[in-house]
Amino acid sequence: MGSPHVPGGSAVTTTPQAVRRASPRARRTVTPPDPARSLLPDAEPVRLLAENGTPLPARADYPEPPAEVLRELYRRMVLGRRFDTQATALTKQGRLAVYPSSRGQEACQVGAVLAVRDTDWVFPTYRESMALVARGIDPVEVLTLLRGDWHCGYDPTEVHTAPQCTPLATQCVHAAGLAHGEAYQGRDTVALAFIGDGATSEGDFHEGINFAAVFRAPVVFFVQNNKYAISVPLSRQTAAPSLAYKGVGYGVPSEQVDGNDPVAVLAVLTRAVAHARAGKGPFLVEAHTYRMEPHTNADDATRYRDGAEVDAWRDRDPVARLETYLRARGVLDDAAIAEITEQAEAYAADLRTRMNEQPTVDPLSLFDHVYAEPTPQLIEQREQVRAELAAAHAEEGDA
Ligand SMILES: Cc1ncc(C[n+]2csc(CCOP(=O)(O)OP(=O)(O)O)c2C)c(N)n1
Ligand SMILES: [Mg+2]
Repeated sequence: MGSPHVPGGSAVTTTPQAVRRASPRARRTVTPPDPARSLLPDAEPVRLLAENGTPLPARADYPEPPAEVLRELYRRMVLGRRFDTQATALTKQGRLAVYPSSRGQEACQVGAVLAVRDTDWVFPTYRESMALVARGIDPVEVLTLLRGDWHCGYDPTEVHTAPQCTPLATQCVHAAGLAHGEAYQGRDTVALAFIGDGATSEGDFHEGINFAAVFRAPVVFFVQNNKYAISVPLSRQTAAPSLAYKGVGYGVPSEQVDGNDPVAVLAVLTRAVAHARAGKGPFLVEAHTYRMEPHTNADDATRYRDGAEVDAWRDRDPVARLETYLRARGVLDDAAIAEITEQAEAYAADLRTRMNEQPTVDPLSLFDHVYAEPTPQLIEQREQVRAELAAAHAEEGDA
């Protein structure tokens, strides 16, 4: 949370307490909430590394993660970027139906999942393929949805990761429900819900964060503000000074972070997760970052943003920023970087080979897992498909 202050100085001069004093009816309410200002984020995003990779003054409220953790953060960011490039290439080869790249968002994707435990739950969107591979999920299983083979390639309960959500913001409600359920059963699980800037305009975001706040459910809502919702820029999404301000109305503390500063992202998320795990309720973090690629491979971003803007963000590359810093600190050298690059190439080669194998999918599996108990209609439809497939096979046999 840092120093609690209001951007623009005097913008908020009336406290909730003052409003209550003015109203005779409200005077009878006896439990004043915490002053609203304590919920507000810092006016400026938290930043621990300058854009050129030099360290900024240390902050007591956001201690820097240990060197070995930062080295692992770097390694996973390099692997994540290579995965992302490979997935984009697979769309061009017709091996992947669609891929929403998160190039440029590596600090957010990897920093966030490094801040949680394996037993915590992650609620990703379609944008988070990189986060999921950084969490250690098999990349082929991650890409199963985007290849159109199956609704989800991994077992969510095994990896504590919900299926990637395409209906915007629905994962916020799921995260709030799971976190509440876990706390109710006495476990200290935290739910990390990823969400985009555009999706914070959806009702489910507001319902999810409100529910989590009222029930003090341990959820970290992590907004990756990458400046666009497909072609809609942030300026058409909100009039608020920051998306992090959306927490205040729900009684949820929040913070802003430079989303291209990997050290700051990990530090801020670590604190947010600790807050939730300590039973203090949800926390909202907004990361300021940028989507370097089009929305997906099917989008033409040159129609709605200019090259100069993209170039400016290219100079804020999160991988290069961390590399510069870790080299200067002696945590990385040429040999270590060469080894990580080699690992990334091997990872991509293995992904290519396995994605080139034709998947075998039983069409009838489409009906599995729709409900815990299939409905009579579903059983009827399954039987219809089974009969049609059998007839088609018989015809093939006759031919
Ligand atoms: C409920 C709903 N409405 C609309 C869409 C169509 N849609 C898919 S992605 C997207 C933009 C979302 O932008 P943002 O939340 O900023 O996430 P980003 O894609 O930038 O990561 C929209 C409008 C959808 N998937 N679900
Ligand atoms: Mg966006």
